[in-house]
Amino acid sequence: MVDFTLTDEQKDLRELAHNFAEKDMRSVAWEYDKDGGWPEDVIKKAWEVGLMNTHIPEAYGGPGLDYLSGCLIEEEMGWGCSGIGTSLMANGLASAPVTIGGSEETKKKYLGMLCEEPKLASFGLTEPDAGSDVSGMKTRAVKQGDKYVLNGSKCFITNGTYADYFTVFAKTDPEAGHRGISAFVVDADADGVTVDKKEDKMGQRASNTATISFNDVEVPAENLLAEENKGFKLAMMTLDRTRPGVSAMAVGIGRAATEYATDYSKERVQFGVPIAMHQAIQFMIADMATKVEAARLLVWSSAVMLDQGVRNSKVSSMAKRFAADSAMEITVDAVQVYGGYGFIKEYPVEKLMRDAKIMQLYEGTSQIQRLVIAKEVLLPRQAEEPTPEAEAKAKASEESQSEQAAATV
Ligand code: COS
Repeated sequence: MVDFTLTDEQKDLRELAHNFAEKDMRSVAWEYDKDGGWPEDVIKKAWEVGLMNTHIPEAYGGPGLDYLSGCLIEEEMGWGCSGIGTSLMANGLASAPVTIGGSEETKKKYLGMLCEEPKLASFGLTEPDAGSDVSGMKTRAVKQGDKYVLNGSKCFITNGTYADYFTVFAKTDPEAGHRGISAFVVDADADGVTVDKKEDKMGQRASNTATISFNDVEVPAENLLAEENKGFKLAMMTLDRTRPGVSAMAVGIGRAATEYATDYSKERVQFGVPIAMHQAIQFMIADMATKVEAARLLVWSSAVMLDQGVRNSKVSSMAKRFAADSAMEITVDAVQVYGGYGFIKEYPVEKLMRDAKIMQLYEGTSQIQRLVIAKEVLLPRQAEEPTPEAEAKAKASEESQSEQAAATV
């Protein structure tokens, strides 16, 4: 049976996130957009009310929320302000490789850190010459005794200027292509880590985006995530888990634009009637609303698969591709519904149109999503080992069974 009913807890979370988005994000979103400032106060408040680090397991101090609940929150963040939302959610991207591949000690230290205080972490995969082509990265990690020495540069790093640590991907075997990449946790205050540049962006201007350089940075060997040379797979597994949330944020942008355009179409009078009376506008609004609903279904489906312990690469990329492209199309149409006013900063939809553009670019362009989808359709990869989520579920059920057995005895 397919059941889209949310639990009471999920409804409460969504309400909490919506109220936060309305009161704490929308009230300042356009100011931060104008000056590209850093929304530190909003981030602190979001951390305090429990809207950050939602997937960090309870064992390390987080709420251990399911992926669907995370998506409900992220849709509201996108509705409130996707720029601030991106900064709020970046810890999820940076901490996923730690959750999947970190040792017990590493998880306690680096996941725990994010839950104890409103600290930030950044994900360092992209390089100036290696965006979509992850295997083309040049950052190098060389093992020397009980440490690795890192050299290289990472760009487009969300929250890079303010991060307390980075999860960094680097070549450990430069001849081995994607099989020669490893992942590390690097403390931001380690010698040789520098923040080179904060980008001045078209949209999502409240999120910080920086270039980070690593010059002879010494990283303790225990900060290696997963096994050496397994970093590419770790990056892909991370993106499978974060693309549903990013896609949910795109749904939030599209929903906001649809609502603004709908309200405006009822107020704006042309040819003697509100423009909502004209079929040309009605059809645009019908398509906008349909895209929001369809994108949300893909998002939920990609998240529920993860919650059920099923590999979701194809559906995750479908959700990202469709939700991002839809957000772009919807916001362009929202500007069209507003007519000339839509092009003016005084009205809300031009920000949404600029914000939507990055959804088709970050966490894999729409073209990369199509590559993943096509590969999964044409050459479906067999489900390999169980997902980490399935393993965790199996372990929890084993533990509860043995507890029950002990109680019976
Ligand atoms: N989960 C686990 N393993 C995966 C995986 C996934 N989702 N996707 C791929 N792999 C594994 C494959 O099984 C294969 O393993 P083997 O080495 O054992 O053969 C390996 O990774 C290579 O996979 P594949 O051949 O599919 O990789 P390609 O080089 O053809 O394609 C793309 C890789 C282009 C899809 C990848 O580089 C990518 O996603 N790029 C975009 C990166 C991105 O999103 N950047 C944005 C920055 S993050 S903000």
